[in-house]
Amino acid sequence: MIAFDAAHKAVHYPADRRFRIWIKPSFLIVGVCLVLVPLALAWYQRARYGLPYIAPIAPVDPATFTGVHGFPWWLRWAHFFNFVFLMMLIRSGLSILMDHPRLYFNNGCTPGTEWIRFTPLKVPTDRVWRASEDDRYISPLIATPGYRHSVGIARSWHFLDVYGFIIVGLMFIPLLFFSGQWQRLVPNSWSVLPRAWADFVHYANFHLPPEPDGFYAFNALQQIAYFFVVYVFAPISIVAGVAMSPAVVSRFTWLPRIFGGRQGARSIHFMMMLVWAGFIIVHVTMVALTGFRINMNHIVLGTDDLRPLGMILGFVGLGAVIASWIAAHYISWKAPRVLQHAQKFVSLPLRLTLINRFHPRSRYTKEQISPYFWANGQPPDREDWKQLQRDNFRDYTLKIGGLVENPVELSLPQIRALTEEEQITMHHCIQGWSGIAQWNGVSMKTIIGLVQPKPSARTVAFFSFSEDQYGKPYYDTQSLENVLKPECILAYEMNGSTLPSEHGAPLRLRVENQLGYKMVKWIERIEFIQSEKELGEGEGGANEDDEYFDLLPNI
Ligand SMILES: Nc1nc2c(c(=O)[nH]1)N[C@H]1C(S)=C(S)[C@@H](COP(=O)(O)O)O[C@H]1N2
Ligand SMILES: [Mo]
Repeated sequence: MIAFDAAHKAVHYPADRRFRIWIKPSFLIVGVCLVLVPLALAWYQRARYGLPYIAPIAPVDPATFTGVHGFPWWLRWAHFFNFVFLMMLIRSGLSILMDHPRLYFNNGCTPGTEWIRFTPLKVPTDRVWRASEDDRYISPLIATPGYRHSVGIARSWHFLDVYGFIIVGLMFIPLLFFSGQWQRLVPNSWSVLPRAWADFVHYANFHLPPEPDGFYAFNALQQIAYFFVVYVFAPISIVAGVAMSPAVVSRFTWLPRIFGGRQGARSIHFMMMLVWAGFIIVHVTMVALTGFRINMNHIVLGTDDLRPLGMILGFVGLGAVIASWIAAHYISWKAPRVLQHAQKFVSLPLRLTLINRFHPRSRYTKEQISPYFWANGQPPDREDWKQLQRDNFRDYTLKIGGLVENPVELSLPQIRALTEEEQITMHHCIQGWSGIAQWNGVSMKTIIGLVQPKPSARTVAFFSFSEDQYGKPYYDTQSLENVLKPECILAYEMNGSTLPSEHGAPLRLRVENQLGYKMVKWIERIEFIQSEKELGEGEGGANEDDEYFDLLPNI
């Protein structure tokens, strides 16, 4: 249960809950044109030539109709579950979005280069503006769980739902194929385009064209819309989501380029959400306008008649879905640990068997280094660190101990004397921002060769001089397996200069197949242990303990 004491209130329900949407004028103009130009053409066509002729549709005789028709039970259930999952994906996605309420098409997320932002705040230029100060409040009426900085919990819902969405898709596509139902969604001739346009001209002029009975055939525009939903929007949404995964992107740097970069993928993931939301609104409106009762019987009961039962059950279903949002809200705030563990139960094995296997091999050039790199987390407030900083970390030593044969204490010159690694990688923060930088340091593999972990050491814990936002010491853990992968280093240089204070001086972790919060900054000591369960709340790190973040955020 999340107690709303002063510290939590300051994070989740701050005094400043203003919300504002700003869109870059060029994007606004393009967006408005995308809507207005087709409408204007349709209005012009009607004014000039009248409504296009659409032949009346002869009623179907069910006894003699031989084509694929109707709505089999699996299709009706898939339709219902897709609605459940999609709505929750949208709601949790909005919560995730508000953790970094800016969207870009450049990898470095330079403030001022957003094409849209959902915050009234401009990033100040006279001081370090931490990414964690930038997140915004969103009402739980429209997002799950809503409030501010609930990204960990929101991600639990987002992933649980996307697994549901994908499972439905994996069953739906073969069933469509084997039942022949795919023929109802895939146009079989290009003549569908002029016919769809004719339908559109009617709708745009607030006129209903002659409608086929959806039990036997869809009108052309409807068929194209359904085709896009199943075969275009769903795959794009999923692939754009995957193109935000650090484990995937650090291995296949080309993937996000399909979307114009890592932030392009994030922007397109968001635009797809708009498309889904737009589709749902238009679809429901058309269902209501073109014979609500019969349409509801089609999709709820699979019958083609005028009984009220489909409509009644439809409303019951809708009520159940809304009740599930309310339940999700209470689960989020009253039992976040249960939710976190439920998501981990499914996600951790999946990640371990799939994307955590990839070995990072980032391929970026110096020219691709981001001109701006967001900073996150509160710098240490501890006097000993401040003293070290004043002395340029002359007296700093890194203590490495725990379950090792050879505990060491290394000064910075000693660390620099070890084999140096250099890598240009992309950082992915859980909040959504990213940045490309060059990092120099010593690999954890080298460190491990030096300290010789005992066989019982399975986990590596990194302790920081700093605190998290609830005043607890910041720490995080890694599996031994993951720190042995390429590009896992203790960095002492960023972009060719000594690591700046806000980015973790004198030493910070880089582990490129995971999200940013795993990369402890201002490292004080490292300990080899058996399991992350020995530390803190046992979840694997300060954020895992207090923010319900993932133990293994490969995505
Ligand atoms: N000690 C400490 N390390 C930390 C954090 C923090 O709050 N404290 N924030 C993490 C998060 S959420 C991110 S995204 C990265 C940000 O690194 P950067 O400031 O160099 O961009 O640091 C990580 N390491
Ligand atoms: Mo982060």
